[in-house]
Amino acid sequence: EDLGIVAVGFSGGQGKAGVDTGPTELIESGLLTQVRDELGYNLHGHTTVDQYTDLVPADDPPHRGMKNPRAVSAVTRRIADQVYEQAREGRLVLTLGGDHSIAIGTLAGSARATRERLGREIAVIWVDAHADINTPETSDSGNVHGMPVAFATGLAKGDKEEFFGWLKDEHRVSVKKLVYIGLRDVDSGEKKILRENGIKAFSMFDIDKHGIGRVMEMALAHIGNDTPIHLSFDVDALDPMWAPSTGTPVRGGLTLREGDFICESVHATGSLVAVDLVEVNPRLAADVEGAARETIRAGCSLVRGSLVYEERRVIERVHKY
Ligand code: DIR
Ligand code: MN
Ligand code: MN
Ligand code: MN
Repeated sequence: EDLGIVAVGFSGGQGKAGVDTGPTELIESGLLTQVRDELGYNLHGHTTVDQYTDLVPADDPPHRGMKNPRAVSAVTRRIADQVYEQAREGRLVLTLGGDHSIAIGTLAGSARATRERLGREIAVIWVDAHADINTPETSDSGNVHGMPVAFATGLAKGDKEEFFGWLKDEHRVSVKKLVYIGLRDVDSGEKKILRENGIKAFSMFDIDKHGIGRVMEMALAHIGNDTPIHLSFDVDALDPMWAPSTGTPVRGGLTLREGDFICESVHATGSLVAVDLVEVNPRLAADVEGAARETIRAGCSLVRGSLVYEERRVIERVHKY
C-alpha cells in the first residue's frame, strides 16, 4: 500500500516555540522506518521536514485579531498543494505537525482531491481537547490553531488572497460530516457555533458515559458507511499523563488505549484517506521525567494504529485456537 507523507515544521498558529520540531523527533524516533519496514507501506512525498521559511514574512502584523496571519495563510496554502498532490494519486496521506493550524491546509488538500478523484465530500473526525472552531471574531487568543475548523467549513471566511482568501468551495468540508471526539475545553463562542450548526460532538463526558467502543460506533454511524474519512488527531486529546509535551494540555483526557482505539476503528472502516498528527512539542514539560520521549511514543502509537489494525488483531486470532 502507498502512503504520502507531509512533514510540517511549523509553529506559527500558536505562540510556543518547539512544536515545529515535532515531525523531526517523530521521524528520528523511527516512525517512518517502522511504517515502511514493519507495516509494509511504500512511502512517497516529503519525508524530510519542510520548514516553509521562504513563506514566513519578516513583518506579519495581526489581521482581524489573527496572529501571524500571512505566514499561516501561505504555509497552509502550500500544505494544501502538498496533500493534494499525494491524495490525487489515490494515496492515503499522513501529515505530521506542527501546530493544528496546518489542518487548514490538510483538509483543503484532501477535500479537493477527494472531490476530483471520487466525486465525494470527505467526512472529518477531529480528535482534540479543543474544538478549534473559533472564527477570528470569536477568538480570545488570536491563535489560528484555534480556528482551523472554522476556516475549513467556511464558518470563517478569508478576505484577501493573503488572508485565507485562497480557500475556495473545492477545499471546503461540510459541518454535517464533522464529528468531534475528546472535547473538554471549549470556548463559549465555540459552544454557540457547535449548537447553532448542529455539529456532532462526543466530549469526555460521552466517552465516560458510553465507553469508547459505543462512541466510535455512533461517530461512524453519523458519518455514514463508505464516506472517505480525514482523521485529524491533536495529541492533546490524550490525557497529559500520556502526552505531557504539548502546548495546551488539559487534564481528564483520553487514555493512550482509547486514542489508539479511535485510530484503529477509523482504519478498520477502510475509508480513511488522510491522517494528521499534530501539536507534539518535545520542548515542553521538560520538568517531567521523560515527557518528550513519552509524548513521541504516544504519537507514534496513534499513527501506527491508524495505519494497521490487523497486526494488533492477530493476537486475538492466535488465542482463538
Ligand atoms: C483556545 C485554545 N480555544 C483558542 N485552543 C487550542 O486559542 O482558540 N487548540 N489550544 O488546540
Ligand atoms: Mn487542535
Ligand atoms: Mn487541542
Ligand atoms: Mn488495513
